[in-house]
Amino acid sequence: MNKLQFPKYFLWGGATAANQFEGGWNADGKGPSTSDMLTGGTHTVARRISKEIEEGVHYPSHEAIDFFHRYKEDVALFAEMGFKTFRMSINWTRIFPTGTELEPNEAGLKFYDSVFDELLKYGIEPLVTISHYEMPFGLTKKYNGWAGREVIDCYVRYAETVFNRYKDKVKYWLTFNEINVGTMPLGGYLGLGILNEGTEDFIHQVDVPQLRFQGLHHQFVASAKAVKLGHEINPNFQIGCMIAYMTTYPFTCNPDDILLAQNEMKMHNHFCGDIHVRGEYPYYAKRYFEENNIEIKVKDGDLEILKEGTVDYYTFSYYMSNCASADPNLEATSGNLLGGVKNPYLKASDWGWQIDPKGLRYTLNEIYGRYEIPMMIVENGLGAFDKVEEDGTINDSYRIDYLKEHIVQMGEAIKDGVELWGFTPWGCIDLVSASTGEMEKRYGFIYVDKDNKGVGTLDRKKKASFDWYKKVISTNGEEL
Ligand code: BGP
Repeated sequence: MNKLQFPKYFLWGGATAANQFEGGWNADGKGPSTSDMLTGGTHTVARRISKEIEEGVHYPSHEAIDFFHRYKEDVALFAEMGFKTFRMSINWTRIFPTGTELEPNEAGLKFYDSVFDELLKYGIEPLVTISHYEMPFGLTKKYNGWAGREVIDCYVRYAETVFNRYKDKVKYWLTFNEINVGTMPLGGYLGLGILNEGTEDFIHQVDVPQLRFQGLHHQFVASAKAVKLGHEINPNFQIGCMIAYMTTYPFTCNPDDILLAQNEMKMHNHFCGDIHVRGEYPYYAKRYFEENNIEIKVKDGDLEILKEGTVDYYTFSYYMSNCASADPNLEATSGNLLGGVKNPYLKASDWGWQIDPKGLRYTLNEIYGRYEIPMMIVENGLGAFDKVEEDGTINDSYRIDYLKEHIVQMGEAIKDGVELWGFTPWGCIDLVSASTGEMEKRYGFIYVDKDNKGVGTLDRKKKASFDWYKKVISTNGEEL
């Protein structure tokens, strides 16, 4: 194998989300977000969506890992690893506490000024998700989240505010995290803030596909408006989309399996990217909508705005792959957002997500072949239990292996001709799991002392992967 060669400008870094690591959930005028209403859960016990904050209940986002108070220490650690970029999100409710205010909360804006300044001090380029799995709970109460068209204006006001405020500090933006979660029932609340009558928990939501797809339409319009506006505010902005890419293979060469896998790829992986990148609904949407009794209300001007607000680059999360089969009796496996049929050639993580580094090369080629625009992998990594040894060390060799194998395949994809701008592994510092609310599902290079019940000192410790990743960055991926 020839040496891997990453471009000189390659953005190595790490990724986080405000609701999963900031804490300070009601500090300085911040309002409650949809994620602040989610209780802790586990792999087998679903997170509950509480309509009010209940006394004595553990809400993992409320303190999370307290980046809110410890950002200087954390950014210094990222800098020590040599990060070129840091993916983070802005908590919408720090800026607009209920979502409907006309004026932003200055204290919230100041907090991100300080964080960006701290990053820039070390030459770390912020990569900012405008909405990552949270929105004001006020908008859920008032409009049933994105089901209400009014939310477009609330979002655009928020985006305009942060674009203007940080236009000289932030160049790379993403409009929504994993927007395609809205194509699945789980995304009703998680991605769209929709809370239908009768929903109690996160996994078994009362699902109304009509509302979900209408909500998604509102997000597409909001994203396109934000892209257009962002470019007016600063023509140097790079504004991208973010898709949860859940690569699906046909289980066999039986044409039924092939078609099933293709359909899954279309509706779950490509649908949103097609709209973001090409600026129009894809040809296959029509049949899907007809067969699922979905009728999207499109207002005059919506389709034009979709065309005018296409993204500059494409980003995605990649953790695993799955198979699709027409045979209902095959063994199932779980995965990020979507499960599937177990692949006999792959091993899985402790949470049942199948580990497939070569699938990343395949995926990069699939996406690039479709759009031919620059890409970034903004989430990838292994959620695992870590053990702190008596001497205080944490030897997460399994995480190093996982990342190493994925980086090798990224390098191969670059050789294939794919234009890849950067790589930000998920949860570079341990944080709260989005799906389960656990702390003990860890992804980080930096360990945070806190358990699933929320107990711990919050002390930070370097894992073995910390020094390993530092070397990867300093050699620009030549030494793995
Ligand atoms: C993605 C989300 C992240 C993150 C990650 C890992 O879907 O964008 O927010 O949490 O998956 O998933 P989990 O936290 O469920 O392990």
